[in-house]
Amino acid sequence: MEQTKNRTVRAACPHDCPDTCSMLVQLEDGVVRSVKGDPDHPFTRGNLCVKVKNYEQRVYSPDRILYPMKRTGAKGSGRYEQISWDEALKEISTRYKQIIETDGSEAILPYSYLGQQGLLNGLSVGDAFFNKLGATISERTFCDAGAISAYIMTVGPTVGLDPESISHSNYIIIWACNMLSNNLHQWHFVKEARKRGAKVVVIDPVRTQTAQQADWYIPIKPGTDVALALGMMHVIIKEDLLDHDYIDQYTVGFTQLKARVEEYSPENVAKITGIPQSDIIQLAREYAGNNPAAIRIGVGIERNSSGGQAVRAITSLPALTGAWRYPGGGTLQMTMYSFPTNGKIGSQPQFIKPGTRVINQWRLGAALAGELEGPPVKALFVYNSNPAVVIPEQEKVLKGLAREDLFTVVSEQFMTDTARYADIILPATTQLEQYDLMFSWGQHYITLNQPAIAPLGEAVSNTELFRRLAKIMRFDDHFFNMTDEELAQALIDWDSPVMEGITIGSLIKTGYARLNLPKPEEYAPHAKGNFPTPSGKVELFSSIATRGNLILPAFRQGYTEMTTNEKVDPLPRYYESVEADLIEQYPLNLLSPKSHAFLNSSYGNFSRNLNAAGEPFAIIHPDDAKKRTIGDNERIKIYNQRGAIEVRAVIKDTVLPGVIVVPMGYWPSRSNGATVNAITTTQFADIGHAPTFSDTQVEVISLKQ
Ligand SMILES: Nc1nc2c(c(=O)[nH]1)N[C@H]1C(S)=C(S)[C@@H](COP(=O)(O)OP(=O)(O)OC[C@H]3O[C@@H](n4cnc5c(=O)[nH]c(N)nc54)[C@H](O)[C@@H]3O)O[C@H]1N2
Ligand SMILES: Nc1nc2c(c(=O)[nH]1)N[C@H]1C(S)=C(S)[C@@H](COP(=O)(O)OP(=O)(O)OC[C@H]3O[C@@H](n4cnc5c(=O)[nH]c(N)nc54)[C@H](O)[C@@H]3O)O[C@H]1N2
Ligand SMILES: [Mo]
Repeated sequence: MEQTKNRTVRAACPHDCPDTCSMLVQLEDGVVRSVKGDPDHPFTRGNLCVKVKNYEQRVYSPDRILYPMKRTGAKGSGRYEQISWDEALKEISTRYKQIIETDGSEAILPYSYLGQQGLLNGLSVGDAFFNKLGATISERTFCDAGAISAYIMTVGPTVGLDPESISHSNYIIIWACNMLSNNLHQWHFVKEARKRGAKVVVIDPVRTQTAQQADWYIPIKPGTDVALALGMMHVIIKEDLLDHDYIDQYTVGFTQLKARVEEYSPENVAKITGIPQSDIIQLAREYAGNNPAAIRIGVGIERNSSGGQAVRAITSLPALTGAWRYPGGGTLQMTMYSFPTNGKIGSQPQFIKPGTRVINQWRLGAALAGELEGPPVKALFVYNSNPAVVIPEQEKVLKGLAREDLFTVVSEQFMTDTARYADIILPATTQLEQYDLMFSWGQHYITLNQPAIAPLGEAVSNTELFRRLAKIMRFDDHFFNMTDEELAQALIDWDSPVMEGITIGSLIKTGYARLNLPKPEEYAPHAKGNFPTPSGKVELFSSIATRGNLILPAFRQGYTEMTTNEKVDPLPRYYESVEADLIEQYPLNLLSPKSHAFLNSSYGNFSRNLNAAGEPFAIIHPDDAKKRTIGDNERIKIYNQRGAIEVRAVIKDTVLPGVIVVPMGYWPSRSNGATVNAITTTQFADIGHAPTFSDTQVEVISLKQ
């Protein structure tokens, strides 16, 4: 390919991360020599994280899967032989036709998430195909579905606070977010604000590297954030630190909220959260008295029994103090609502037969074990995900994947712990070999990812994968014949005012463009209300909750939203942990946050990342270690009613007493057969089918003889 000789290609990081870095790919003689951040990008500013700065090593890794493969050994053995694409596709269509005939199309279960998060190859890339096939609908609530639902109930699907305007904030609360690891490029703006005198507060049960940089670190008992936010409101109302005019004009339900908040005095809240009363009062006063005040809410907030209500309460705070009036004021939860995407085009929901079975992705273990209603799952198709690592009930998931009668197809770049159970593995391209258009959930730039090199071996992009599958199944709808360029035109509403001046042609030249929004320093989208809720105001008392069925942006196949008959309190409130009953038996509260060196489970097979991450470990407080006569670096067993894992103890007071931290991402095949999701909870949180990982209770023993 002549055009790939010596040149720089503009690309974008494909990973599921709020930052979506703009990348410059340097080619020499058609080979990628380096991948660097684009220094001119106003948000990501040239800096790539430890995982991606040598992305070419992922691309050219000798461990890449480059050809279709068929299993030759036992399931899980990882033994395969190369076959042709024709053979692979033929086998899939034959098996699918047989299964549909004997068990019906719902016996086929697709499984995916955001291994790649582009508009083309990301979340909904396979939906149209599986909808047409009549497969079981996969409900994808891995990440932020609870928080987003709660946010929408309160302020609507709005842009919220512009992440770049945070450099103009006076007071910044980073709440359940390990920014220096997981949202690194936001930190520039925090630093700029701090230079101008802003105070930075971090609220987290763990003294993370982000917390260590804070002006004020507030350790909090996991799962109690809603109580803290309500306690802050209690003080703000009692001391009349309110913006009455803003409340009158732009909110509904203040009287009801005020009554609810009565129950959350600093005294009560101190008992629930473990935070001293004086700190609760000080935080409330400082927050209300230092506009523009910003709150960055991390995904870590949602993973407990009150996670949704916590987001409701925190998102209500800036309406009480009028923080929304100013650039740099308000809450930042997700920026994806600024992108005018056409999700339904990717999913083709009209293909769905009414009444088709829905299975939530957290329930894969139960689905494979035949515990759920409907036909048995006879075929599983995994792409963009690694369920053997990332979901609870790990033992059950692995056992299900090992079922001889389950026909499993996995589209992957690497032999993951999921792929090694597949009957057929299909090779997937990396970002440098494919075309995509990237939105972001942490900034306001749309980025075009142009392929730098041709696909290696016989790898194909996800869009091409589903075009091939559609062809072999003889689906001839127009959608399945669309090229990548046509998809890029269709998946965004280019006529939207925020896309003014931006075209594919302009993006080919510039790589990225800020959406046509006001400048960050002038942008206060809710200075005059203008909330996209049913009432047009901040719903302190949620009208959506009173309807009895809740809208969830659950990213199901074919839906960008769904309704459930979950009962949700229209006012924020605290619920006890889902494992409160188990505290006596399993007294330690387990958290399983992200690892600095991995991206969820991606890079968990790279020695560079494994060396950086260290052997699987648990951080345990010195008091808890002493009680169990555990020494530093000793091997320990962490267990509960669901299972056990073995890790190394790291004794440090960076966690609260009673809290134990085991970062996620390690693969069971490299860790004695089980990692942290062998012991995490399986229950849903209060809103949006979010997980309750942070409610997990465990006990620990030393393995020293
Ligand atoms: N390096 C790296 N970066 C990533 C990822 C990765 O795997 N590695 N994953 C990406 C993805 S998919 C996501 S969703 C984002 C997530 O990014 P974050 O939102 O930062 O998510 P976590 O690291 O899971 O949790 C953040 C913090 O929440 C704390 N926490 C846990 N429970 C509670 C609680 O009940 N209350 C409070 N206040 N804090 C709590 C944890 O201790 C942790 O420090 O990161 C993205 N970026
Ligand atoms: N205990 C615990 N569990 C968690 C979390 C936690 O905090 N604690 N976090 C949860 C969250 S927030 C998330 S988002 C999920 C993430 O869970 P997943 O979305 O499953 O993320 P990964 O583990 O990174 O797996 C993505 C896989 O997709 C593959 N891939 C990448 N690009 C492509 C492509 O273009 N095509 C194909 N076919 N494959 C590709 C990668 O090689 C990788 O194996 O995990 C959840 N699980
Ligand atoms: Mo996530």
